[in-house]
Amino acid sequence: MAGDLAFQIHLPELKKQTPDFLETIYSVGNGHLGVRDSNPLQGNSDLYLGSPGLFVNGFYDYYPLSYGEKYSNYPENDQVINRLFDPRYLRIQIGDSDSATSFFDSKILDKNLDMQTGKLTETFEVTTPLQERFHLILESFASLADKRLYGIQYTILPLNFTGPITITKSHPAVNQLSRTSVNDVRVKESEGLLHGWPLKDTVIPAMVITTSRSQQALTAAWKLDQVNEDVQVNQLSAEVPGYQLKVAPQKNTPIQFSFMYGLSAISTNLAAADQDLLTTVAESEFQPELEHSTKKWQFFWQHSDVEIDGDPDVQNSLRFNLFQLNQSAGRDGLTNIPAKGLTGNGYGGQYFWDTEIFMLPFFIYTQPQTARKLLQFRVQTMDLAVQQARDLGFAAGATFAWRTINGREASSYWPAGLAQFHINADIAYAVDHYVTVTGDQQFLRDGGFELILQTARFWLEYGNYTEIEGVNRFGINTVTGPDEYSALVNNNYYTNVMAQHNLASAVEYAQQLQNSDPDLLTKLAVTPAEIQSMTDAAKLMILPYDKCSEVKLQFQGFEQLSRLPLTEIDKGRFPLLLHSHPLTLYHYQVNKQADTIMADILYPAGNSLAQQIRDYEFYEPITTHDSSLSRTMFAILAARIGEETAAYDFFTQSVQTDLRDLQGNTANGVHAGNLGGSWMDVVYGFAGLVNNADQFTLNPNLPKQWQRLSFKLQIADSEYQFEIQPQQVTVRLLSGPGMQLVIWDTPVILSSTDTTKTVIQPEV
Ligand code: IFM
Repeated sequence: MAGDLAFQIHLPELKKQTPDFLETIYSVGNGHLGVRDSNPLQGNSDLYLGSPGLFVNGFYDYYPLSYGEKYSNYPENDQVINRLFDPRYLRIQIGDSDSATSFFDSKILDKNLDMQTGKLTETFEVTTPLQERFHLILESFASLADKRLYGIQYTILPLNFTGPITITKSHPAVNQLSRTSVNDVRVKESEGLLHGWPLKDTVIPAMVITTSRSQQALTAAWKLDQVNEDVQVNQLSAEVPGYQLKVAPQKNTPIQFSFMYGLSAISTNLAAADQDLLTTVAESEFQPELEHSTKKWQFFWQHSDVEIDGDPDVQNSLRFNLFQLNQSAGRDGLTNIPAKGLTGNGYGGQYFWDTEIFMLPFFIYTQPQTARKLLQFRVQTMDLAVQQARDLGFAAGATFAWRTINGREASSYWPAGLAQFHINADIAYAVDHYVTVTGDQQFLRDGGFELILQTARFWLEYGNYTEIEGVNRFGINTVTGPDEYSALVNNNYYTNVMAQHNLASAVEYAQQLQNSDPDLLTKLAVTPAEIQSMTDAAKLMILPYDKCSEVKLQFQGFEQLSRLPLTEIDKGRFPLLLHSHPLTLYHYQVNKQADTIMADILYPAGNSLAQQIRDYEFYEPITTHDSSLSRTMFAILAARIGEETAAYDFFTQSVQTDLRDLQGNTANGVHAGNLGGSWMDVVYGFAGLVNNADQFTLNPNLPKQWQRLSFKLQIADSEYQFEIQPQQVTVRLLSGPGMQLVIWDTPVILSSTDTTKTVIQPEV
């Protein structure tokens, strides 16, 4: 095992873990492709209890939906990411033993994922049915330098035999067959309908893979890179692309060979191969590519690492989360981050609000160029969002798909899907947040303002005025908020706060653009009357509040529901969604996940501490945290209100959700939203970062377990390093001109001539 221990994922007791859990945890990816960590010899066997496969971000197929009663404008199709062939797969024949037709017993001796290089190293001890024994060592990585490339190196060490071995490296099936759980609505059982046609007359084995229903294509190729001299190498037939290697190793003498794989960008040309990919793969080599990729990982950690002194487990888990986030983020402006990253096909490989609210903060503050690309994905699906609003009967504005890969709505259960209109305000929030933090005004002109404007227009269409206690108020009815144990409610607090800010930021940016780019306003047909309507709606927005208990109400009427006695429910009945009819849950005051409190977290201004405490104390006992997006939000609020023990408990559960399989379904892929949420816990929660009206403030409150917390943030053109110790913060300006920050109410001004300041926490 190489490298700094705190950067290694080296799980103990591998034998006790299920294969599909290990496949997720040790998957490698780069935002374009992700490879699950399958057993390389058993992956194609019926006896293997894993779900191997390769995912290419955005490479999906339609899957026709069937409804008992299909109403107008229901989506015709679901979208599901394709599970492609497993590039780790290898066939080995030793004498009469053949891994393709008989079961080679493969014991995992060791697995280590080095997060500084992105390299996964594994050792298996393999025994054939005829008792030949050998060690199989794999080293693999997905290149961060050229996202089309994946490299894998095999070493075989015969332990008790000498003699000929035949190794075959081919992928006769283009889609990987795998087991899927049948009783979990969160898992897609459907698979894409794929075809593969082998390419003839190419220097290296290659094929084009096409999807039947979505009509996408990509080119896949692989090349034998480096091999011992005494190995005899043949290419297989034109019909079955691949290699066959024959070698007669001595006992205890290793043989080594590596392959470079390439998966092209997605194309709509089903008839042509990507020639550039073929050339790139043919020229690529394992070791130099690994070195290029390692440099990119170094860059990532240089800007995004978080150091924690005092809890090594948490330190390691947080790094794992950031590593997996970076492995999952699409960076081509055409793709996004699936809810399970590129580590599994849970939720069909679709994108949700998880990106904008839970994952983008990390990228905005530490890798802003990736944040911009992720937002561009929404820009390029804008036309479909406009169309969706028209299909629903609204004359103006845009409403984005609740879950999607290609921009079209893919939710068949619309009460907990399409009706989550808050996604529109979440996207607008993310654009505003990105522009405020990075200062990238150009993004407003590159589609960002249009996102804010069209979503604001949707609220004007979907909401309506009503008189309450003699005052005309703007309300938004028949929506589903973030909490999925209630649906189709009136005036969901979170939705309304987010919509209010969506409207207000449309007004604010329109006023700015009036001076800087009036043509854009003309192009988008923005009128003074429309701006006035948005101003009014934002000002008059209904925000339900229970005057008796003085808490913010999740929605109008929430106070009238009875409570579900959560402590009396058998633990085996959680998550409730897998055991109860949705209506049973909608009937009660019970929350699947954080809802109202998220408004306090994202827009804390104007909320007294007492109000936040009351909200926390009301919602915490009725929340099951059946969604992995929940604890991470409760951790932030608990930290901000001084509930130190609860904050740390929520945070440790959030940060270790996948490594400890706390939701019980990491086998289907990591919980990508929660990965980003755990970064928010540290930076928004324990460091107390708040961005309010262009003012960045920190109110740190370190967990008592920690002696030191250090991280970097990029704000505008400057990068800062924060070193937080109990009662003390040192901030360093690493690059850029610097600006004023506020730490514990103390204004701190840094500049190129005054780069370091230390602030001591004032006595309370
Ligand atoms: O977006 C989430 C939703 O909030 C809860 N159910 C799962 C989705 C995907 O993570």
